[in-house]
Amino acid sequence: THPDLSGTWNMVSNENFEPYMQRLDVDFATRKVAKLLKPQKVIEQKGDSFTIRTLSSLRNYLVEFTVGKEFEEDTKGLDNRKCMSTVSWDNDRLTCVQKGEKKNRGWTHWLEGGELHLELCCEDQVCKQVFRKA
Ligand code: ECB
Repeated sequence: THPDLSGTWNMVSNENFEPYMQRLDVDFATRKVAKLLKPQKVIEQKGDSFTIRTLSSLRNYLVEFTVGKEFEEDTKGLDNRKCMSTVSWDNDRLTCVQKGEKKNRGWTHWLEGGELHLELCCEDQVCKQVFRKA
């Protein structure tokens, strides 16, 4: 049985977000504003079906998927690319591989000490975010 990531989570830390955005070719002005945000994650997990909302004052981002089923992801409002994404459980970690123009792109979520952790990677950059239950 896998961990339940469901809930509303508030960001408490965000390391290396700007270099990660730079790898995604996000423009300077957007990066300056985006790095000040403290987004909320709202996760609905029902078996292998997930809805993840990332909410902020600047933009919202929605992704829906089933574990193990590849889907076309449109990162609209983020870097505006299309990826072929697949999410899997790697033991207790929920891991997404985002195949597309950018190498080594993806993310991993896990629970640790009651907090929700997220690593986002693109090429050689890793952004580390931590969220606490709202
Ligand atoms: C939506 C809140 C952040 C808005 C930032 C606006 C512009 C920055 C543009 C690109 C930066 C790339 C990613 C933003 C970081 C977080 C948004 C969601 C990242 C993500 O893929 O989360 C996964 C895992 O929780 C679910 O989509």
